[in-house]
Amino acid sequence: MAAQEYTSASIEVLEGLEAVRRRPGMYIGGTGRDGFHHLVWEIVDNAVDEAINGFASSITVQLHRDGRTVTVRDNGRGIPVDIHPKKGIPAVEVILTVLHAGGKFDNSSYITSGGLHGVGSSVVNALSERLIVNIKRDGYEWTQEFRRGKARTKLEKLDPTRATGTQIRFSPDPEIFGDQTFDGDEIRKRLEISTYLNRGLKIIFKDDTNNKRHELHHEGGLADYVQHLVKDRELRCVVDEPFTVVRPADPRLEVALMWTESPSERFKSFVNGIPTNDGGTHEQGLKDAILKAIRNYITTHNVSLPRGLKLTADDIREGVVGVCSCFIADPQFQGQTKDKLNNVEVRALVEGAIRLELERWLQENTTAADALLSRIVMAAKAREASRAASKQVRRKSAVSRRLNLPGKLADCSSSDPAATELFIVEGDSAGGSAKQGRDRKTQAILPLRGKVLNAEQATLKKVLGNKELSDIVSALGCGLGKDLDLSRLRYHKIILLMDADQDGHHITTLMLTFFYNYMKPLITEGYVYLADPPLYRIEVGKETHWASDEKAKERILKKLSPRSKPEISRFKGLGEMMPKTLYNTTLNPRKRRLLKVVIPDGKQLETQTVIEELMGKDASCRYRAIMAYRSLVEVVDA
Ligand code: TSJ
Repeated sequence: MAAQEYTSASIEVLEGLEAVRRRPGMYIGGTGRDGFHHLVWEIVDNAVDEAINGFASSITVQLHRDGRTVTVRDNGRGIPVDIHPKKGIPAVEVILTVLHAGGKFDNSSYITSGGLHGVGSSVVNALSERLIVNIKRDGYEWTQEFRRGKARTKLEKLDPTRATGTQIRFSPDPEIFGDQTFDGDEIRKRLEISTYLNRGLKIIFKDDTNNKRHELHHEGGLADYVQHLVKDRELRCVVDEPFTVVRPADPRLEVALMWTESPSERFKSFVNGIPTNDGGTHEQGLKDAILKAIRNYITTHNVSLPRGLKLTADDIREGVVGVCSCFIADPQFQGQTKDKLNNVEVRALVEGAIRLELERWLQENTTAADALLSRIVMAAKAREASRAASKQVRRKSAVSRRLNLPGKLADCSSSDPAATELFIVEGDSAGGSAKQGRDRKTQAILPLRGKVLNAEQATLKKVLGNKELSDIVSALGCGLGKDLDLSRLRYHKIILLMDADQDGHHITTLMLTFFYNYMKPLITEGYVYLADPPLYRIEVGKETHWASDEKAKERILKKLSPRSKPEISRFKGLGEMMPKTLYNTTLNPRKRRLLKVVIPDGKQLETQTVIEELMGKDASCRYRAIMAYRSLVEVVDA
């Protein structure tokens, strides 16, 4: 009888594994970058659960040198190893081979931290070329090995030990994921978020791909997280201390808020420790709570507002950086990537809990409340002023499109937006070279002087007052903010051409931030590009090579014959380049390379290489672009 049961159980296992391997996307969302990293989150979540339930105090995650093998270890109770009464095999083997119901992507019940989690561990096993579990429990160490989800060995008893804990080491299957490798920074960030969401949790992350070791631990929880977000984006705060709510149960909920001088609001939300990138009912509840608490405070405290000024929801939330984490029993997810919380009851629950606390906080911290209210009134005034101002910009450009152009713009002769390009160039001398070297018919040049205003920190009014930015706005001709009208855009390629140094990267970042905050459709519709000017010239006899960074230079040098004597020169800035050189390497559409600025599905601003008529295949291009916009990627991730 027992043998028969064992057979039917193993058939069930094989069918389960087959299903997972045939349609991995059903279980992990896809087999691309996100699905690939999802494997790590599934395993880590099990260890985190053991820790937040009070059974483990430390978790170690190791990314091995090959970049595609990960080990996760905790010092918890150890997965049970006794024989499962129904299946006749050790419990750990059941956990790792039997497909459990539930999970993020089939939208049925998901057992939260507090109960048995582990629904994804068999999925990870099925999708791993190799997985090895080591358990310390019941006085011994135990181990078992799997290949593509199938047990390769029986659970084996090793030496006696008094310690307890679980360790899983796995390598994803290249048959399913190709030759992808894990991104150590991505893993570090996710683990760090876990330590913000679970106050007191300690995680050690060893990244053997770069020999770095990170100890992650945040005693302050979400208050630390919101302060980290603000600091990372270099925002000024209206009130120094964050407003926080920590509710231990019914539902377990934690919120932290700060008001900053940023012109936009930014929320991050989580359900059961899982990021909800698309927000949902918990985030909506928090937004409702902010509005109601502030409005209520204004009426009950007879706060006098400037005559006729109406505060909109946007004014009240302008500059808010907020984090919200809740734990609920049966989260329902919605949307393409299943990262929007859909449980309707949560909205009112969160709203109620936060509104009362926020009202009390405002009453008890009158200085903070005053500072907040003047921030909000400023936002309302700036909104009214900027609406008037951008109306004016639009009226002007409508009446006399050409007459209104900035003086330093060297416009092109064609007036067909689809065929023309605007180069925004750092510095007058580079601008001069570009003006001389360009194709006058289709290429317009706008040199920038001085520093561009930091658009992340500026209000719209200040932006309009900044000469460099308002020149760009009038050269583009399409207005900005709510009045942006793409049909009036004067050039369909807007190309940023900056020096390949710190200053250049910084200006590019500021420019992109400005576009992102005030003229977002330019980016989403794919009108914004980065030029890729050379940094080195390598001359060998009559041949000339160009390299846009160190790596490209090294690659070229390697290819040269060992007897040749290359002459290498480095450009200090674009201004040093002869107009003709600038044209041949950077401006000429037949020879140049452009990087297109895009916002991928994950809603992060990132750059993507668009190689137009390549001269040589250079993969470091993308790397360079991402390097330069690292800070921006942080600034705009949703
Ligand atoms: F699921 C898994 F294999 F992926 C995995 C599980 C991976 C890692 C890194 C850790 C774990 C894990 C599971 N750590 N700790 C546990 N705990 C249990 O599974 C456990 C231990 C004891 C008892 C008990 O009732 O005695 C119950 C459970 C669920």
